[in-house]
Amino acid sequence: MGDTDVGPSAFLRLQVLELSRVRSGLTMNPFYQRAHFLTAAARVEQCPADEGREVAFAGRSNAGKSSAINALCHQSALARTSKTPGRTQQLIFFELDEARRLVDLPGYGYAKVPDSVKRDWQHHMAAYLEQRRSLAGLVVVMDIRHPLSEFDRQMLHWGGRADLPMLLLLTKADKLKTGAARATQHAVERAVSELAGRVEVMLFSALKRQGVEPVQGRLDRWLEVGAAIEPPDTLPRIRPSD
Ligand SMILES: Nc1nc2c(ncn2[C@@H]2O[C@H](COP(=O)(O)OP(=O)(O)OP(=O)(O)O)[C@@H](O)[C@H]2O)c(=O)[nH]1
Ligand SMILES: [Mg+2]
Repeated sequence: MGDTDVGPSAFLRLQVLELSRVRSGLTMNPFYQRAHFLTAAARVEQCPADEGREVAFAGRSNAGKSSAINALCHQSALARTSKTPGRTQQLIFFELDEARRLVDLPGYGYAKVPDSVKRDWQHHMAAYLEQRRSLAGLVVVMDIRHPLSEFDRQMLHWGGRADLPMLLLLTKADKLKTGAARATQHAVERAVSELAGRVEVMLFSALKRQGVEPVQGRLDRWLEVGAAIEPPDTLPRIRPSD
């Protein structure tokens, strides 16, 4: 028997595992599953070293940013979620590996926050988006029932100015029927096509895990996750002419 042969009992075990994975409808992505809390920053200057790559999640208070991060990372309590708006007040960094991070940005537009705090927030978000060299992409999370607030548009404007690729997640899609969700998606697509920047609009539900895999695919691209698995110096070896 060759080295790669798998014994019959091990083979059976693998098949049972695969079957239960398919039955549960869950495909766990081990890269995102390993996410863990790195640090929290109240100001841009307190952010971790501006190296590697990171993707930030922005959106109104209560839109579902933290829930989206948890769903994408297959964890129930990585990012703190709450029914109380304005829960995430700092930039929360989650590490995927030494060179890659996800960032949960403070929720904006919370009515009870004083104007001075809102102005402070605007100043810090603009500074973060403009200055952060490791920022590879921006996910703007919007409750599908309340899309494109003034703050969302402001965020998309800053993202466009920083030339960031953007993903607009219409989350809580489980709250609408499929037809209504698609209609909202198309309306938002039309609205953002007039804005500057590279914006893609997707339906998402943390509750139903809708959209998890396609979003992970976009994050892979921005974070260059494939590059970690297949280093560039191995690529020439698979050319057919070799
Ligand atoms: N039905 C449904 N509820 C959701 C979904 N995502 C989030 N929620 C709920 O919406 C509320 C707010 O979610 P969070 O993820 O805490 O929202 P957030 O954007 O991080 O809020 P802040 O930290 O306050 O800015 C919670 O009660 C969540 O359970 C979803 O996909 N479907
Ligand atoms: Mg939050």
